Amino acid sequence: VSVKYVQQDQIYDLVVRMRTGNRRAVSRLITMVENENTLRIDIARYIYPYTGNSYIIGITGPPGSGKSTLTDKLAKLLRKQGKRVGIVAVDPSSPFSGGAILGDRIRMNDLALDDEVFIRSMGTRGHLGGLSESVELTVKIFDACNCDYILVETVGVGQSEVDIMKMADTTLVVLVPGYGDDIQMIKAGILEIGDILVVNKADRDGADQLASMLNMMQQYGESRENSRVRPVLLTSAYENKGIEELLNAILAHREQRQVSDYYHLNRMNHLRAEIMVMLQSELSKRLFERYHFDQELDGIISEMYERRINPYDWVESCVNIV
Ligand SMILES: Nc1nc2c(ncn2[C@@H]2O[C@H](COP(=O)(O)OP(=O)(O)O)[C@@H](O)[C@H]2O)c(=O)[nH]1
Ligand SMILES: [Mg+2]
Repeated sequence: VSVKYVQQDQIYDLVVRMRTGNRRAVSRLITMVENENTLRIDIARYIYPYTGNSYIIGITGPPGSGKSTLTDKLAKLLRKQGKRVGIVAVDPSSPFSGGAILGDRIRMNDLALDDEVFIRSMGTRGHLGGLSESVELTVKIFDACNCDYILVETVGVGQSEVDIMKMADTTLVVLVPGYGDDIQMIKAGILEIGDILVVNKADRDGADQLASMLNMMQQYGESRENSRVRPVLLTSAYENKGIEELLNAILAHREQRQVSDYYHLNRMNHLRAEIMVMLQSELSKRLFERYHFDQELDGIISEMYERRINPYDWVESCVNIV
């Protein structure tokens, strides 16, 4: 019996235990997803039939804007309504060096004791198959654990965060008054990925002004061809204020999307993008395995550079054999 089959049996067992709510199995599967690139596909294959039922809420914005605090309060409100909740917190600091991760853990501590809440923090380093894939699969694992809602928190700074937010059904962009960060975010187009704009730390000066500015920008802004007007909500996560209103706005957005079929279209588009990535990576992996390009590539590139091999013909000939 090959190692591969032993591993597949083991994964199958873990998935069965995960489905009965075994938290250790959940946690082991996520660790495998993060660390063992070769097992990802097997894990994904087993859990796929049980996924697609959770509603995914993305929460992004600059560091320190209160995303973790807001996530914690939203999760608690959902728990009050009897919902099962998954939380994936992506933090740029390493899991071993970071005060931020510890901070998240401390703040979410009481949630972590709740059997109906699944929490995973992830650093941005050391994801063999890419951060966004690790998050994607962790979300699928929580989904297969029958979570009603999955909250995904990321710091909205780079492309991988933008990619992560594409898997969300409703995305919140969290801004705070008086940072100057808001202007940066607006310039970086981060607002575009939001379905709901949250002005957090409304207990501080300048929150109303920021909210009015966001509303005005949307009415008179340059991107009017994108005529979707995003609701702007004020919260003070710290004081647990405005959270119910925020959840209502999320539910209204959900309702609106489901009525218009946009929800399904969005998910199908996401699936399309996912399988394209899978196809590309699988095909190139097979080509590399078959022809040992890694060893030969240096020589081939020299010959191309000296114009003895034409790169266009070369690519064509490789692909033709597939
Ligand atoms: N004044 C005030 N502080 C807040 C509020 N929400 C969060 N904070 C504080 O802001 C800091 C950063 O919060 P955190 O949730 O870790 O932000 P994140 O980096 O976006 O996840 C913490 O010290 C929080 O206690 C709020 O509504 N008002
Ligand atoms: Mg945080």
